[in-house]
Amino acid sequence: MRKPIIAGNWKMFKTRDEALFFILKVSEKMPEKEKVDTVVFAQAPLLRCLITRQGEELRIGAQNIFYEDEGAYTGEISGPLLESYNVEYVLIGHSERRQYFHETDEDVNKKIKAAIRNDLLPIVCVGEKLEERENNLTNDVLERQIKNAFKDIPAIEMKDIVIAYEPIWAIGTGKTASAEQADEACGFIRSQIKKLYGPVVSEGIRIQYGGSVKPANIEELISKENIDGALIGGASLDPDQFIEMANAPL
Ligand code: G2H
Repeated sequence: MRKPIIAGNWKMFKTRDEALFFILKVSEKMPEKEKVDTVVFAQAPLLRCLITRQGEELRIGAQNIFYEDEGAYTGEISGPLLESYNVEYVLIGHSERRQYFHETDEDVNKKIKAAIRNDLLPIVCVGEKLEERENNLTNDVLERQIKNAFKDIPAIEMKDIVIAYEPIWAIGTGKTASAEQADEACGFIRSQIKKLYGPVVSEGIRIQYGGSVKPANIEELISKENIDGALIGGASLDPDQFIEMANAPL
Protein backbone atom coordinates (compact mmCIF):
# COMPACT_ATOMS: atom_id res chain seq x y z
CA MET A 1 0.00 0.00 0.00
CA ARG A 2 1.33 3.43 -0.98
CA LYS A 3 0.85 6.17 1.61
CA PRO A 4 -1.26 9.03 0.23
CA ILE A 5 0.40 12.42 -0.14
CA ILE A 6 -1.67 15.61 -0.20
CA ALA A 7 0.26 18.77 -1.05
CA GLY A 8 -0.72 22.42 -1.35
CA ASN A 9 1.12 24.57 -3.89
CA TRP A 10 0.57 28.16 -2.82
CA LYS A 11 2.36 29.50 -5.90
CA MET A 12 3.01 33.26 -5.54
CA PHE A 13 0.30 33.84 -2.97
CA LYS A 14 0.26 34.72 0.73
CA THR A 15 2.06 37.32 2.79
CA ARG A 16 3.80 36.38 6.04
CA ASP A 17 0.70 37.14 8.15
CA GLU A 18 -1.58 35.19 5.85
CA ALA A 19 0.80 32.23 5.89
CA LEU A 20 1.04 32.28 9.70
CA PHE A 21 -2.74 32.46 10.01
CA PHE A 22 -3.02 29.40 7.75
CA ILE A 23 -0.45 27.41 9.72
CA LEU A 24 -2.04 28.25 13.05
CA LYS A 25 -5.39 27.10 11.73
CA VAL A 26 -4.36 23.85 10.05
CA SER A 27 -1.42 22.44 11.98
CA GLU A 28 -3.50 20.73 14.68
CA LYS A 29 -5.94 19.34 12.12
CA MET A 30 -3.59 17.48 9.82
CA PRO A 31 -3.88 13.68 9.61
CA GLU A 32 -1.18 11.62 11.33
CA LYS A 33 1.92 11.44 9.19
CA GLU A 34 1.98 7.67 9.56
CA LYS A 35 -1.27 7.62 7.57
CA VAL A 36 -1.03 10.56 5.15
CA ASP A 37 1.86 12.81 4.15
CA THR A 38 0.84 16.47 4.01
CA VAL A 39 2.99 19.25 2.57
CA VAL A 40 2.64 22.94 1.82
CA PHE A 41 4.85 24.53 -0.86
CA ALA A 42 5.40 28.20 -0.05
CA GLN A 43 7.42 31.09 -1.48
CA ALA A 44 11.03 30.91 -0.28
CA PRO A 45 11.02 33.81 2.21
CA LEU A 46 8.11 32.16 4.08
CA LEU A 47 9.88 28.86 4.62
CA ARG A 48 11.72 29.69 7.82
CA CYS A 49 8.75 31.03 9.73
CA LEU A 50 6.54 28.16 8.54
CA ILE A 51 9.04 25.51 9.55
CA THR A 52 9.24 26.77 13.11
CA ARG A 53 5.43 26.58 13.41
CA GLN A 54 4.47 23.64 11.23
CA GLY A 55 3.37 21.25 14.02
CA GLU A 56 3.94 17.50 14.13
CA GLU A 57 2.27 16.36 10.96
CA LEU A 58 2.57 19.02 8.25
CA ARG A 59 5.73 19.24 6.14
CA ILE A 60 7.01 22.37 4.38
CA GLY A 61 8.34 22.45 0.83
CA ALA A 62 10.08 24.91 -1.48
CA GLN A 63 8.64 25.68 -4.92
CA ASN A 64 12.02 25.69 -6.65
CA ILE A 65 15.70 24.81 -6.30
CA PHE A 66 18.68 25.68 -8.48
CA TYR A 67 20.77 22.85 -9.87
CA GLU A 68 24.13 24.17 -8.68
CA ASP A 69 24.86 24.13 -4.95
CA GLU A 70 26.43 27.61 -4.93
CA GLY A 71 27.84 30.26 -7.22
CA ALA A 72 27.11 33.53 -9.00
CA TYR A 73 23.44 32.82 -9.81
CA THR A 74 21.60 35.92 -8.60
CA GLY A 75 18.07 35.24 -7.46
CA GLU A 76 18.32 31.47 -7.38
CA ILE A 77 17.79 29.22 -4.33
CA SER A 78 20.34 26.60 -3.38
CA GLY A 79 19.80 23.08 -2.10
CA PRO A 80 22.25 23.51 0.81
CA LEU A 81 20.32 26.60 1.98
CA LEU A 82 16.99 24.75 1.86
CA GLU A 83 18.49 21.83 3.71
CA SER A 84 19.94 24.13 6.38
CA TYR A 85 16.40 25.38 7.07
CA ASN A 86 15.13 21.79 7.41
CA VAL A 87 12.94 22.12 4.35
CA GLU A 88 11.92 18.58 3.42
CA TYR A 89 10.27 18.71 0.00
CA VAL A 90 10.92 20.58 -3.20
CA LEU A 91 8.69 21.02 -6.23
CA ILE A 92 10.50 20.46 -9.52
CA GLY A 93 9.39 21.06 -13.09
CA HIS A 94 6.00 22.62 -12.41
CA SER A 95 4.43 23.63 -15.72
CA GLU A 96 4.49 27.28 -14.68
CA ARG A 97 8.29 27.03 -14.28
CA ARG A 98 8.52 25.31 -17.65
CA GLN A 99 6.23 27.83 -19.34
CA TYR A 100 7.25 31.19 -17.82
CA PHE A 101 10.85 30.47 -16.86
CA HIS A 102 11.71 28.21 -19.78
CA GLU A 103 12.78 25.24 -17.70
CA THR A 104 13.68 22.31 -19.88
CA ASP A 105 13.60 18.57 -19.28
CA GLU A 106 17.37 18.80 -18.80
CA ASP A 107 16.99 21.48 -16.10
CA VAL A 108 14.42 19.25 -14.38
CA ASN A 109 16.89 16.36 -14.41
CA LYS A 110 19.67 18.51 -12.95
CA LYS A 111 17.34 19.90 -10.28
CA ILE A 112 16.28 16.39 -9.22
CA LYS A 113 19.96 15.53 -8.81
CA ALA A 114 20.50 18.70 -6.74
CA ALA A 115 17.53 17.78 -4.52
CA ILE A 116 18.87 14.26 -3.96
CA ARG A 117 22.35 15.61 -3.20
CA ASN A 118 20.88 17.84 -0.52
CA ASP A 119 18.50 15.32 1.06
CA LEU A 120 15.36 17.02 -0.22
CA LEU A 121 12.37 14.99 -1.39
CA PRO A 122 11.37 16.02 -4.92
CA ILE A 123 7.84 16.17 -6.28
CA VAL A 124 8.45 16.09 -10.03
CA CYS A 125 5.68 17.55 -12.19
CA VAL A 126 4.84 16.30 -15.68
CA GLY A 127 1.87 16.88 -17.94
CA GLU A 128 0.70 17.68 -21.44
CA LYS A 129 -0.72 20.83 -23.05
CA LEU A 130 -4.24 20.96 -24.42
CA GLU A 131 -3.12 20.79 -28.05
CA GLU A 132 -0.94 17.78 -27.25
CA ARG A 133 -3.91 15.95 -25.71
CA GLU A 134 -6.09 16.87 -28.66
CA ASN A 135 -3.46 15.50 -31.04
CA ASN A 136 -3.19 12.23 -29.09
CA LEU A 137 0.31 13.10 -27.95
CA THR A 138 -0.29 12.79 -24.19
CA ASN A 139 1.63 9.53 -23.82
CA ASP A 140 4.49 10.71 -26.05
CA VAL A 141 4.90 13.85 -23.94
CA LEU A 142 4.75 11.94 -20.65
CA GLU A 143 7.19 9.32 -21.91
CA ARG A 144 9.67 12.02 -22.97
CA GLN A 145 9.32 14.01 -19.74
CA ILE A 146 9.77 10.91 -17.55
CA LYS A 147 12.71 9.53 -19.50
CA ASN A 148 14.55 12.86 -19.45
CA ALA A 149 13.67 13.77 -15.86
CA PHE A 150 15.10 10.55 -14.45
CA LYS A 151 18.12 10.20 -16.71
CA ASP A 152 21.01 8.74 -14.66
CA ILE A 153 18.99 8.73 -11.43
CA PRO A 154 19.69 5.38 -9.73
CA ALA A 155 16.81 3.11 -8.70
CA ILE A 156 17.72 3.43 -5.02
CA GLU A 157 16.82 7.14 -5.12
CA MET A 158 13.40 6.56 -6.64
CA LYS A 159 11.78 5.50 -3.36
CA ASP A 160 11.86 9.11 -2.12
CA ILE A 161 10.56 10.66 -5.31
CA VAL A 162 6.95 11.61 -5.94
CA ILE A 163 5.59 12.34 -9.41
CA ALA A 164 2.72 14.77 -9.98
CA TYR A 165 0.68 14.38 -13.14
CA GLU A 166 -0.68 17.83 -13.98
CA PRO A 167 -2.34 18.20 -17.36
CA ILE A 168 -1.66 21.83 -18.22
CA TRP A 169 -5.15 22.36 -19.59
CA ALA A 170 -6.57 21.58 -16.14
CA ILE A 171 -4.35 23.93 -14.14
CA GLY A 172 -6.14 26.87 -12.57
CA THR A 173 -8.80 26.64 -15.26
CA GLY A 174 -11.49 25.00 -13.17
CA LYS A 175 -11.36 22.16 -15.72
CA THR A 176 -10.42 18.93 -13.95
CA ALA A 177 -9.36 15.86 -15.84
CA SER A 178 -12.00 13.21 -15.20
CA ALA A 179 -10.94 10.68 -12.59
CA GLU A 180 -10.68 8.12 -15.41
CA GLN A 181 -8.48 10.36 -17.57
CA ALA A 182 -6.26 11.15 -14.58
CA ASP A 183 -6.00 7.49 -13.57
CA GLU A 184 -5.16 6.44 -17.10
CA ALA A 185 -2.35 8.99 -17.36
CA CYS A 186 -1.00 8.12 -13.90
CA GLY A 187 -1.10 4.44 -14.90
CA PHE A 188 0.85 5.27 -18.05
CA ILE A 189 3.45 7.13 -15.98
CA ARG A 190 3.72 4.09 -13.69
CA SER A 191 4.26 1.88 -16.75
CA GLN A 192 7.11 4.14 -17.86
CA ILE A 193 8.72 3.90 -14.43
CA LYS A 194 8.36 0.13 -14.70
CA LYS A 195 10.09 0.19 -18.06
CA LEU A 196 12.99 2.20 -16.59
CA TYR A 197 13.27 0.67 -13.13
CA GLY A 198 11.24 -2.54 -12.94
CA PRO A 199 8.11 -3.56 -11.01
CA VAL A 200 9.29 -2.99 -7.43
CA VAL A 201 10.09 0.68 -8.02
CA SER A 202 7.01 1.26 -10.17
CA GLU A 203 4.65 -0.28 -7.62
CA GLY A 204 6.20 1.74 -4.81
CA ILE A 205 6.41 5.16 -6.39
CA ARG A 206 3.69 7.65 -5.49
CA ILE A 207 1.93 9.54 -8.26
CA GLN A 208 -0.29 12.51 -7.51
CA TYR A 209 -2.85 14.20 -9.68
CA GLY A 210 -2.90 18.01 -9.89
CA GLY A 211 -5.15 20.45 -11.74
CA SER A 212 -8.21 22.14 -10.20
CA VAL A 213 -8.44 19.67 -7.33
CA LYS A 214 -10.93 20.80 -4.67
CA PRO A 215 -12.92 19.30 -1.78
CA ALA A 216 -15.72 18.31 -4.17
CA ASN A 217 -13.56 16.13 -6.46
CA ILE A 218 -10.61 14.94 -4.39
CA GLU A 219 -12.21 11.78 -3.04
CA GLU A 220 -13.09 10.42 -6.45
CA LEU A 221 -9.64 11.21 -7.82
CA ILE A 222 -7.64 9.62 -5.01
CA SER A 223 -9.89 6.55 -4.95
CA LYS A 224 -8.40 5.55 -8.32
CA GLU A 225 -5.86 2.75 -8.45
CA ASN A 226 -2.95 4.77 -9.79
CA ILE A 227 -3.55 8.07 -7.99
CA ASP A 228 -1.81 8.32 -4.64
CA GLY A 229 -2.65 11.88 -3.69
CA ALA A 230 -3.10 15.39 -4.98
CA LEU A 231 -1.10 18.52 -5.70
CA ILE A 232 -3.51 21.36 -5.08
CA GLY A 233 -3.10 24.98 -6.12
CA GLY A 234 -5.99 27.43 -5.72
CA ALA A 235 -8.03 25.38 -3.25
CA SER A 236 -5.02 24.87 -0.94
CA LEU A 237 -4.95 28.58 -0.07
CA ASP A 238 -8.01 28.27 2.11
CA PRO A 239 -7.22 26.60 5.46
CA ASP A 240 -10.63 24.95 5.85
CA GLN A 241 -10.52 23.49 2.35
CA PHE A 242 -6.96 22.29 2.89
CA ILE A 243 -7.93 20.58 6.15
CA GLU A 244 -10.79 18.82 4.40
CA MET A 245 -8.62 17.66 1.48
CA ALA A 246 -5.71 16.59 3.70
CA ASN A 247 -8.09 14.32 5.58
CA ALA A 248 -9.81 12.99 2.46
CA PRO A 249 -7.69 9.79 2.26
CA LEU A 250 -8.75 8.68 5.77
C1 G2H B 1 -1.69 22.86 -10.70
C2 G2H B 1 -2.34 23.02 -9.40
C3 G2H B 1 -1.31 22.93 -8.30
P1 G2H B 1 -4.63 24.36 -9.41
O1 G2H B 1 -0.72 23.89 -10.87
O2 G2H B 1 -0.01 22.68 -8.68
O3 G2H B 1 -3.01 24.25 -9.36
O4 G2H B 1 -5.14 23.39 -8.36
O5 G2H B 1 -4.95 25.79 -9.04
O6 G2H B 1 -5.10 23.97 -10.76
